[in-house]
Amino acid sequence: MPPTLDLALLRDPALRPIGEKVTLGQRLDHADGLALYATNDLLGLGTLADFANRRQNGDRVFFSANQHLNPTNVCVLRATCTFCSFARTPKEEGAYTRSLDEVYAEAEQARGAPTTEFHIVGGLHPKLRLEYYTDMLRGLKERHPTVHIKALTAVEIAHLARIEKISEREVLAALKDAGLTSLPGGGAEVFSTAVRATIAERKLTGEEWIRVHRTAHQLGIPTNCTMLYGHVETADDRLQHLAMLRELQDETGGFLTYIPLAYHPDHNELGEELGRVGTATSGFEDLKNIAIGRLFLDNIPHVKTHWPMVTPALSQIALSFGCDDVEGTVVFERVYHEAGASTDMAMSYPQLVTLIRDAGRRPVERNSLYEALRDASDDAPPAPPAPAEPRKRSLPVVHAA
Ligand code: V47
Repeated sequence: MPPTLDLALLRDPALRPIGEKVTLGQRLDHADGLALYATNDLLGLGTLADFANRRQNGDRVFFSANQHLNPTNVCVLRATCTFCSFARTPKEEGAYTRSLDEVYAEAEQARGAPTTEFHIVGGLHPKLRLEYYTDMLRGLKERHPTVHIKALTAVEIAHLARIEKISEREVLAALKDAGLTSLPGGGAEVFSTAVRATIAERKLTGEEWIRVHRTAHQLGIPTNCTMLYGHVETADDRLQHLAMLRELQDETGGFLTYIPLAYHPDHNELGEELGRVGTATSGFEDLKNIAIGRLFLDNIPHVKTHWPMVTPALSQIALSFGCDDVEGTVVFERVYHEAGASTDMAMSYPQLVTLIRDAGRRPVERNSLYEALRDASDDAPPAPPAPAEPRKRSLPVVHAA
């Protein structure tokens, strides 16, 4: 049965005309977006986004069995991307660069596991050449032929093009030839020039990020997109960012999913400058950004919640706020954990299924291309944790009076 929208549920009168547009399937404009960001009627906003999502995706929620690999944390932008806690200079404590054999050894965890995707991102290493990555992709494909590879952000693609003195198109074509399936959505941050000047001064511009994704789409490489919120950006900046994503999607149709990323302020310069260490975004902000992403990006099929960043509990609630895609098993998340995330670094397949099913939705495993692999609705629940050593309880001694 198609979902219905009861406009009487919207407590904030400013949401009603937007609700009418959403019901009619009309595109929201900048002023609508500002009204959505300004509202405190979170449940009204969620009602709108849930309606828009159910109309597109029904009660299905996608998840994937994936494994994150981060071949290096050495990054030439270490000093200027002040929001990042992951990057290191080559000589800094904790800096690492994996050999291909080390990458393959880590990827061995996929053997015997249900893994269908390697998600590979890292720093902009000053010396690693394109060949390191094409060899890595070929080596991984040889060892795990059925696993899709989602690898390298637009920023890494542009960096490799610069190092090799070739075009971004040539870098993408070489990676595709070596086995690349899709690009992750990282590195977008917020496209506004003023915001970038403050948090990511030397990173490629918003227009350049869009250009790399456009080129990927033209080559038949689908991509994801993100927005990093909760630092110095305004609602206006966020909406301009979303408008640029929507415009490219109108042109190419190459985006698969949108992932709003919540800024984590620990162990990075920006967090200290803002006096925010230990204070990540609020649940209210996280749900708002999920819902507005779903409503504004009417042409992007999926909206994903990254549970390591906002917690599994909030990700579960996000499924009623417009979200139909949950980040996968992950094994193991590093970018947010360097920035203070206190969630687990991986989630088991049965736990993911349970998270979705307990929210009243239908868990469907997908691959990197969003093709449904299996409906997990009837899977057995996760095995209970092994019983802890029985603790000796000493009962209080009651003395007779
Ligand atoms: O680009 C870095 C962000 C991104 C911090 O495509 C931070 O499926 C918060 O893009 N606080 C990388 N965020 C992660 C990413 C991603 C994650 C999951 C799925 C997909 C996908 C993509 O992480 C970076 C940056 O925007 N980031 N540092 C921080 N301190």
